[in-house]
Amino acid sequence: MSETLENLSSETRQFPPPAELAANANVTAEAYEQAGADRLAFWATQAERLVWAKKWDQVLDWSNPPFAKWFVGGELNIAYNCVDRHVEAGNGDKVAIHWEGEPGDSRTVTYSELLTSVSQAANTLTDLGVVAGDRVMIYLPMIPEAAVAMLACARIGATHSVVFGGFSVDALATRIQDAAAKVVITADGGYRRGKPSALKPTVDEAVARTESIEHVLVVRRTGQDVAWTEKDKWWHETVEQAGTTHDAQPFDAEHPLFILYTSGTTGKPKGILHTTGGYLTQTSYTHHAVFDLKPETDVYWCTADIGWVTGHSYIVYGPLSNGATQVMYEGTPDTPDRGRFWQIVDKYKVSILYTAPTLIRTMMKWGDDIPAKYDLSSLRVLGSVGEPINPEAWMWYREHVGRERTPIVDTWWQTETGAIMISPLPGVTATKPGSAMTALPGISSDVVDDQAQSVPDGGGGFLVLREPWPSMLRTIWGDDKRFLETYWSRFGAGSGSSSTEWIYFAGDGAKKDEDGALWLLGRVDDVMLVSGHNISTTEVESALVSHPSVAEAAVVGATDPTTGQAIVAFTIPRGNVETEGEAGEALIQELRNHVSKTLGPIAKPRQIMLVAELPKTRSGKIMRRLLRDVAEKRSLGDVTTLQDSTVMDLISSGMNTAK
Ligand code: 6R9
Repeated sequence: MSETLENLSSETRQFPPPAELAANANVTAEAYEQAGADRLAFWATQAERLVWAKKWDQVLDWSNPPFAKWFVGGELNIAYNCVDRHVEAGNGDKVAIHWEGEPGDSRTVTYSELLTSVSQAANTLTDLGVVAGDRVMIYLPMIPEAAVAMLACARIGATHSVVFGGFSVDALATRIQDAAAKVVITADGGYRRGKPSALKPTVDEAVARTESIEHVLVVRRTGQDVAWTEKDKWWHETVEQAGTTHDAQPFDAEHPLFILYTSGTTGKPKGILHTTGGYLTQTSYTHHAVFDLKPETDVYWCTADIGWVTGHSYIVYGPLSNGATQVMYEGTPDTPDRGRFWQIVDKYKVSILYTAPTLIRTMMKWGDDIPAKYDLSSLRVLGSVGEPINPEAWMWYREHVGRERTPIVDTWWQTETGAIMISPLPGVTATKPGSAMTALPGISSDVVDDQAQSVPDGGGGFLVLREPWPSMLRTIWGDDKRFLETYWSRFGAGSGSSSTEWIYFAGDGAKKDEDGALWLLGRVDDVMLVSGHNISTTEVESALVSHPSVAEAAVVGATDPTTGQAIVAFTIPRGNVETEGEAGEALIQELRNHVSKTLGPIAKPRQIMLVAELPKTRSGKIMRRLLRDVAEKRSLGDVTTLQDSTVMDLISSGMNTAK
């Protein structure tokens, strides 16, 4: 890209932390000073929050960059840290998981029960011949067994690789093959949108297509009929009959913990590898710091799926290492009705809610009256992750969910970073709607121009990380070269420049405002070039969402004979808005003018389409790549990671009839 990203919008609203929260916060402004004075000593202090079987000799070995080793020589067992130690401390009867099934069934799992289940699953995996270093695929719905399976792998040193339940045979088979996995843990099915949805047939086909799988463990969830092969074993006939004690052995701090595949826009999925000591240190610390978790009194709920990194770090490892009581929900937010999330918050008195902008915007679309019907007074901290949260969605979250009392933490991070990197601290930071604010203590983020020079406040460019961090990816599984090329060769030492500094390229655009607060602008690949100006999709989308008739918007650049690229917007109107005939035409004109007024004429969309849905991944990210295909009237690229494939038919047919 020849020039750095331009930024157009400005935001003046600001919300200081609530006084009571600030007075009792887990982490205060002092943490920034400590980390600033000695970053490695700071992370060593955070590692002390865990129980180590053997202490490390060196905090960081960065002698072979970008291949980091954290807590060198240290040994620990992750499952011991997430489960056993809470039971040993006398908290065995404490609830670890309040599980809520989609059809309305529920289960309560205490830390003692979790210890029993994890021990049984560890014994079963060992009986099946799984040893430390082997890979195990997990393809499950959102049921407690998903967390049990992950922890059992960690307990015996097997590397897990979770694949979203519902991903296609192709997606599952490619991942099994790449990881050369030995075992798959799955279920007959799970509940989605009010009906059982099968999982086992996909596994059967993927296993038949690949060579490495020796055993398939099957949890019975829905009771639907399943075909059976000689590799299959029921979970209830093995795990639930196995010995209930298991002695957890410590593993090296750099022992591989999991591989999680990210789809990327092109090419084969990247197996992001995370290891043990640094990963648990940072997920545990950030969960404690960013959500201000008080394990005695809080009820925490992260609505992510376990197949997304957010589920790994902030359903399993972060919260359980901190001894949290949490809610886990199997299904969709509109089953049996659109109040389901708020009914769950009310039922379990959830105090910390962590969700995604896509869900917040969906709730905006459904209408303010729905959350208004529920008692949400238990909430005290709200979190957001996955995409930039538009300022108006942030305000809606604050007003209609937080009832103007609760701080919002907008957390920026990636599968690759393993844990939260940029976020407000709820007891410290005065937040601005739409900004992730600043790097956490111990994290060195920056925004640079294409020469790797730090941009001044008020400038925009590329988000980078200048220093290694404990939960960083260690490589791409089996492909060090791709690891180097993707993340380390854009700037700094790895780019062939004379610099000796290794700089991690995140792939996101960002700006620093006049106060130095960070604004994430979306993936650099999505930036539009209109008449020589780089315009971020995020800013145009946020301008659209700031109109009272709009709930959600996705913007792409389509080839244009006069301007190079032109802005095409796909917009979901709010629930009560009239969109038929002339009213729809008038709304489109009004929206084009609204963007022009908010951001300037250069950002005025050439075309706006009113749509009912947008194409999204299973983690709720808008797939702009597919919308670009539609806008340019090309055939669609890879749709295998799409959450709902019928959405594209609707949008494409609308585009063909549009004037
Ligand atoms: C945790 C997760 C990573 C990409 C990341 C960025 C986007 C995530 C964000 C955000 C703006 C936030 N992203 N959180 N953008 N503000 N708070 O989402 O991991 O699925 O690997 O995606 O998501 O573009 O680079 P992952």
